[in-house]
Amino acid sequence: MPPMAILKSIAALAACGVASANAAALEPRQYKTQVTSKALIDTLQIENLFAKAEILQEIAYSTPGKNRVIGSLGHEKTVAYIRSQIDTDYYDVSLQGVELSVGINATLTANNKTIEAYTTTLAPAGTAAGPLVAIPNLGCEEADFAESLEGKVALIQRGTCSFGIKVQLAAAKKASAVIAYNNAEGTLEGYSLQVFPDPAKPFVPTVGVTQGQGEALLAQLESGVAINVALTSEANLTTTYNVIAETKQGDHENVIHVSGHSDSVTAGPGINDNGSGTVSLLELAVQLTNFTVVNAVRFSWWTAEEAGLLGAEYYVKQLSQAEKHKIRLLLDFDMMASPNFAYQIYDGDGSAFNLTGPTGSAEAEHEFAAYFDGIGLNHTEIEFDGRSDYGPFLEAGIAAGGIAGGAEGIKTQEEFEMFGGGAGVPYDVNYHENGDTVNNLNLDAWIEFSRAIAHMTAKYAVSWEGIPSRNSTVSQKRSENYGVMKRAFQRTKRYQAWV
Ligand SMILES: *[C@@H]1O[C@H](CO)[C@@H](O)[C@H](O)[C@H]1NC(C)=O
Ligand SMILES: *[C@@H]1O[C@H](CO)[C@@H](O)[C@H](O)[C@H]1NC(C)=O
Ligand SMILES: *[C@@H]1O[C@H](CO)[C@@H](O)[C@H](O)[C@H]1NC(C)=O
Ligand SMILES: *[C@@H]1O[C@H](CO)[C@@H](O)[C@H](O)[C@H]1NC(C)=O
Ligand SMILES: *[C@@H]1O[C@H](CO)[C@@H](O)[C@H](O)[C@H]1NC(C)=O
Ligand SMILES: *[C@@H]1O[C@H](CO)[C@@H](O)[C@H](O)[C@H]1NC(C)=O
Ligand SMILES: *[C@@H]1O[C@H](CO)[C@@H](O)[C@H](O)[C@H]1NC(C)=O
Ligand SMILES: CC(=O)N[C@H]1CO[C@H](CO)[C@@H](O)[C@@H]1O
Ligand SMILES: [Zn+2]
Repeated sequence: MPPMAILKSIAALAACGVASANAAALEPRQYKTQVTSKALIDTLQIENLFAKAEILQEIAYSTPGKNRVIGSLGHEKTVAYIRSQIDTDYYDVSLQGVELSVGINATLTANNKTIEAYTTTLAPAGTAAGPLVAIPNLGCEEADFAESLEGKVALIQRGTCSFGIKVQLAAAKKASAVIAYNNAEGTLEGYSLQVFPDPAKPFVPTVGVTQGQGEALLAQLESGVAINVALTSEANLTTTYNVIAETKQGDHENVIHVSGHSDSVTAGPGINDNGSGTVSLLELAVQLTNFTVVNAVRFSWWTAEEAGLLGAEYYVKQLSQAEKHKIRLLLDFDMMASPNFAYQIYDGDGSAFNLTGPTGSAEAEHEFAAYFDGIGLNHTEIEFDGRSDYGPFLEAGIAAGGIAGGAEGIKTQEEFEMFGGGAGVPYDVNYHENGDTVNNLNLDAWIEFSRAIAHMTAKYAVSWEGIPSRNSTVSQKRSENYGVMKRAFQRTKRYQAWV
């Protein structure tokens, strides 16, 4: 927790409200000096970061859902806010629309008995009625779908692969709908199919129920009771936006791309996850306007990270090979203010977790490490598993790196000795909960993380020294390796816990 004094000055700042934070700050300046790591770091003030986090929280709390999930007013306002902050002569700003189906309301009955059900993000709207069929195993393989499901509804458990794959396989067998049931406690509110919609492999309406409800239905089916279900899933096709801003100055053939995501989960305002990353980037983008750069700097705020990295995936998919080549390094930031943080650097060289990123990723990791060493802070490594928006970039063979404070993982005794906080408890107890608010940020960690981002941004905005030059042969090979590693990773317990 931050000292009380900081909190008070922050409260005073916040009282000035949204408008004062933006406005005149972005007038083009006549006299600019070339950016340096130190100069950019020196522009960062925790009060300014915190004020922006409060704005995101106010945005969330001013809307009916009290969150910033895609398709909500809270997310729409977040995107507008980001845009307003960077709308200046210094950047070319674009909004990239991504069209997704977002659920509104679901209903379900089984043999005329109502069961509480939730919509699934990305699944289409629709109604269906018919006999329920339990899919064996986890429905990740074609072999799990032996017979035609025409006119039937498939009951499938969560786990091992993305739900989108299960629904595509069920739809291929002509199932009219799918009921997803949890493999852990809790409802499936806000759950997503996590696979980018593909017209060649359409989805069908999908509603989610709890593990208990799913297992009860399964037990009845197994004891020979026929179950007729009727379900409705209301959803809206919504266009949600990636915000992309690139400096007008600088070498556009050798871009440093710095990114975070703009959406939250359904449960709360999402201020550490990942509002903190959103804000660190926004503050940097605003402060950078006082400097000149040699290499173009591109900032992105991805949409729909929480629904399966969809904004970033869409972005990477539509890039030509030539455009991919222009991105020398992608740095991605999420959860920069975890209350029980560790300074975790993505293991780009594979030294800790044996998942190596494309050429350049190792060097990015080493630069982060050198930065933390230089200021006498301990650091550790985190698996380069593609679990956030950098994933689609890795698959495209683009060098990537980043740092994180930690999510639901448990801090070890060793990490406790390195970073303080509490051993044996999660890095962020509020991860994906309604307690993820401005009151639960670790401000000391947040400013350090933000400074590290400023260091990397400034360094590569001036020179690519230390990052190997592009080599499409090598990138291609690395990207194939990454595919192999990713498939191996997908068979691990850790992956299965979050699909
Ligand atoms: C969802 O649909 C049910 C049944 O039509 C209705 O009673 C309920 O009010 C709806 N909820 C919302 C949030 O629209
Ligand atoms: C469900 O209700 C409908 C209409 O009320 C009825 O015709 C049908 O027999 C009922 N089905 C079962 C399984 O109870
Ligand atoms: C669904 O979309 C329609 C048309 O765009 C809009 O008027 C309506 O408010 C949306 N509903 C919800 C719940 O977002
Ligand atoms: C840029 O520099 C000027 C002059 O030092 C300062 O007033 C301003 O706050 C700085 N920041 C931005 C974002 O313009
Ligand atoms: C590292 O990964 C590679 C490729 O997946 C595998 O062949 C190798 O055995 C792994 N090494 C260790 C030490 O796990
Ligand atoms: C770094 O970690 C060591 C334990 O490994 C600890 O003794 C030291 O105090 C830590 N340094 C800082 C700056 O937290
Ligand atoms: C790319 O790397 C491969 C393998 O290391 C090497 O043979 C090739 O000459 C390199 N190409 C360029 C353009 O540097
Ligand atoms: C680095 C990190 O922890 N990022 C998290 C941001 O939020 C998404 C969705 O909640 C998580 O999957 C990421 O792990
Ligand atoms: Zn490493």
